[in-house]
Amino acid sequence: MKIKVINPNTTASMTQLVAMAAQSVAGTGVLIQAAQPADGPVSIEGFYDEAMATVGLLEEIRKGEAEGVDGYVIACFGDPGLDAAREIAKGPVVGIAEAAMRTASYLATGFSVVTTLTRTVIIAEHLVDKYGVRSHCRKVRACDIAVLELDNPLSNAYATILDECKTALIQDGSAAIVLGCAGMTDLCNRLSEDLGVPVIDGVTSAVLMVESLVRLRLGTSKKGDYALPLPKPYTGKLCHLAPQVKPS
Ligand code: 5HY
Repeated sequence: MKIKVINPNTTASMTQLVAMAAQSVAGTGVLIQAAQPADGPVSIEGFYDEAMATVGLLEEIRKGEAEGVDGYVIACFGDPGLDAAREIAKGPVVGIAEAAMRTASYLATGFSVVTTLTRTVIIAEHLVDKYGVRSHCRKVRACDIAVLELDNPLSNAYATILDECKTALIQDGSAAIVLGCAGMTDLCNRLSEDLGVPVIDGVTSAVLMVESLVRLRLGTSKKGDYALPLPKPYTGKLCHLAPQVKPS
């Protein structure tokens, strides 16, 4: 089984971090292929970054389809391009936000999300409603650390995130924490030990969700909303991304 884990931003160190997390939980016989677009934002911290990252993400999905990839993880907490990716993928495509939120809902009646910047809170809020977990999500919080500052030792990121998690457990009535950034994946186990509650990382949750779906021989439905895109020409720099007529 081959699972492609795509970091939609273009920071290689974050792709490596995500790849290590994915490999740490992947089951026997599962090959993790980590990738990032060649072009696009170095980090995704808002609607514009997300939109600009989506083309590169979909190019990585297209490459995966040509290589026979069995399933995909979108390793960015906004789950950018998720529905478009599901149109072109035969296998399952799971975003880390959806995976983490649904996982948390099995473990506690209420969870809080702790993400990076305040300006991305709205993106997570939209996903809470899209995924139907509003009754479980007590609050989406930000610790106001930029995505690329997470691995800067001088940013005091761990202590800041830990404090925000502690506040969430007290003020929100939450009993679990969802980490709202792929870049937090390596902090999950330490935070869970320090907090004494389940802390859910979307990268590892999504990898195991894809693995489970593939083992169940389940892929994305090609009937209805996630049917292949209609064949048509695309012009200019995107002409190579035009939906083709696929052999049945
Ligand atoms: C992520 N941005 O997981 C999101 C998280 C965020 O570049 N990778 C990014 O902070 O919005």
